[in-house]
Amino acid sequence: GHHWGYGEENGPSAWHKDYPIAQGNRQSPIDIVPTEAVYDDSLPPIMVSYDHCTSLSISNNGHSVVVDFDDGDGRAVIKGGPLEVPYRLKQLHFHWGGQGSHGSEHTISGKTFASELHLVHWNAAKYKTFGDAAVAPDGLAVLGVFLEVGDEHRGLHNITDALYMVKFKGSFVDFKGFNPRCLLPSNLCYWTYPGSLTTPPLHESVTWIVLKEPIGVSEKQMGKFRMLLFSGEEEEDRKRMVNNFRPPQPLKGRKVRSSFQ
Ligand code: BO1
Ligand code: ZN
Repeated sequence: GHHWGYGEENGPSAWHKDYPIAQGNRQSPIDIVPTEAVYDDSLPPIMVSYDHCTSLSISNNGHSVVVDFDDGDGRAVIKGGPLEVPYRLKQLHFHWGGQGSHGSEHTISGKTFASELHLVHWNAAKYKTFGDAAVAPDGLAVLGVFLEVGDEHRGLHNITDALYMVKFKGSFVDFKGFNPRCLLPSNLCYWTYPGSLTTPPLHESVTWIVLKEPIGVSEKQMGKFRMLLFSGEEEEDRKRMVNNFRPPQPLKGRKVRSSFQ
């Protein structure tokens, strides 16, 4: 079939053919221009409550590497910031480039980063399932964290050391006892705006919370992400999983707010 992906034929510029919402009014990612963002002193700090977090598995879904979490009652949530209620952590995944400092989805005045971590949360106060939340305007909250090449990141080793086990699309292994709190920078200052999933189905259901402070990652660690494959074990031609990011989309009159001056 001609499924969506990041290639010449099926990449971001072709997604609108199967997913017309790609040209909608609140698409993500965006280029964040700090001087255009509005400081909102009524925005509370973002609260990350990941103490009772339970990671389950790590997998390669053919688009990214994903860590799934138990999203039952009383588990990991974020609250505060622009969010009216706590949102439960469902999964985390990354977007990255093939080399250098390309690979993030959001950009800051055109500046790109080597990778971007997405911690995907859903509004279980209002919706029964992740699937119901994923199509609702206030259904999801994604915390975005930039990865900047520099010193290696100790917390990220838990993930980069597991990547060889999920090299192929469709591979899936147990990944218990990982707490993603270790992937957050010390400063949780953020920009926030209303947006969408950055991959098909591109639902306009995401409150984006993008952290200002990046975390570090070594070139060696980035190299481990770039060893993953878009293709399955049985597939004839092997395609490296690189450049799995969507470029910035039109702002269309949206306001980006910042939690800091
Ligand atoms: S992202 O954070 O905007 N890049 C993003 C993009 C797509 C999804 C999640 C986050 N997709 C959804 C799938 C669901 C799946 C869910 C949780 O992720 O549409 O089928 O259950 O893994
Ligand atoms: Zn993502």
